[in-house]
Amino acid sequence: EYNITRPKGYTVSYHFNPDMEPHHFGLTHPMKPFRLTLTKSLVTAYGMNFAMDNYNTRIATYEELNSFHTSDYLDYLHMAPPEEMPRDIDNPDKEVKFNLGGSDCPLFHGLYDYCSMSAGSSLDAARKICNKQSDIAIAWGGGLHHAKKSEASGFCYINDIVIAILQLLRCYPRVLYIDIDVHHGDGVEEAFHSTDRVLTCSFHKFAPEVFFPGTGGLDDNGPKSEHNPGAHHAINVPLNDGITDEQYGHLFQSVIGKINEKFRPSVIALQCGADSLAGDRLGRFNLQVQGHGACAKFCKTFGIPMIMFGGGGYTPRNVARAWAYETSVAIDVDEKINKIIPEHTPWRKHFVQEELFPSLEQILGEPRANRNSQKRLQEIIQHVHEQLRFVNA
Ligand code: V1S
Ligand code: CA
Ligand code: ZN
Repeated sequence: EYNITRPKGYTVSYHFNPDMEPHHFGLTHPMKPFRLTLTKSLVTAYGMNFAMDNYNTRIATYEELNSFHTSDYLDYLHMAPPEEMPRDIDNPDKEVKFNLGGSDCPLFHGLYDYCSMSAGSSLDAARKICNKQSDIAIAWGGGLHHAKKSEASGFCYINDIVIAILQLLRCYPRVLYIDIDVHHGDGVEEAFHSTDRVLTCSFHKFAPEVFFPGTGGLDDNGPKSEHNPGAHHAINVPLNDGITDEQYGHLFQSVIGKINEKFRPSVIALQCGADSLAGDRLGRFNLQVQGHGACAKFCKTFGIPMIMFGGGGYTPRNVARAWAYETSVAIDVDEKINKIIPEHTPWRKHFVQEELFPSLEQILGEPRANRNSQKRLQEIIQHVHEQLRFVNA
């Protein structure tokens, strides 16, 4: 009864590169590539792999990265391994080039390969969606939404999402990009600010000067000019600390529901950054695995193709829980999944003892004080609905 079988009538694909794991940003750096392996292990332990097409993905080529990033930047990134970097002996503290080599975006061994693997997974996912071999494609190794065409930013060097969306635009007229990472999806928003074929919508903690990256206010709706078709095609939902599943769910459905109605996307690119979960090392929200997963569940009801990307997420065991749960949403076994571990999985004891996946009911960390008033959330919905008067499919 608990066997995981393929969903009826559609195909889900899982794009994973096991060689991302051995890369390290540094001991104190919050980004831990092993969270991808942890997720994959949990997905496999549940038997979810039997319900999907599983691909060990290839690395993206220079030309593919070049579809968004400049050659200057890529060349520098390519020759950037720590000890080969030309250091300015007279100015050892001189500002780093392309924002590479600081504490947020350190240079580490195999950096270029790591970036090409992340982009390769996302691009493979986009290709499967384009050629209709997949209806939902999962690429947890991607979602690096801060990278700019010639600049690294916030742990992101290559913007795999932009590269994947550029691929989708070859086959679909309109792409809806949704970003539930706790940070503003600035790199993706900026990349598409002059087209009306991509509408971007980011939900994030917003506190300029205090919280990274500081952009994404309610009034940031893309450069407004008569001649810019992309005007009004950036939607931002700035939030305060401690938002709950219930508030987030209401906001998400009302904003994304309206966008779907007005923009009529042909495909969805959903960035599932897991740093919006409660108890995240960098995040500020109080979302539970179910509340986070409800976003993917809602998007799925539109019945259009979708890519699910990873992104942030700095408490690895919770990242694995959330992305495993979202995988179960994709293959339509999320109702079953909470029963499987307690009643059926031979590794149950191990999971429970290690507290890896005790139950979906678990509260993750100390809840934060909720600084989001109903009044403010209603104002946000009102503003977004007004913005969308300018958007027509
Ligand atoms: N918040 C936060 C944070 N923490 C760090 C950090 C901590 C320890 C380290 F060893 C290295 C870095 N950096 C930041 C943020 C960047 C957050 C990026 C989020 C990425 C994503 O989840 O959206 C997608 C993958 N950086 C800053 O706040 C900048 C500073 C302003 C303060 C921190 N110092 C270390 C750099 C400059
Ligand atoms: Ca976001
Ligand atoms: Zn983030």
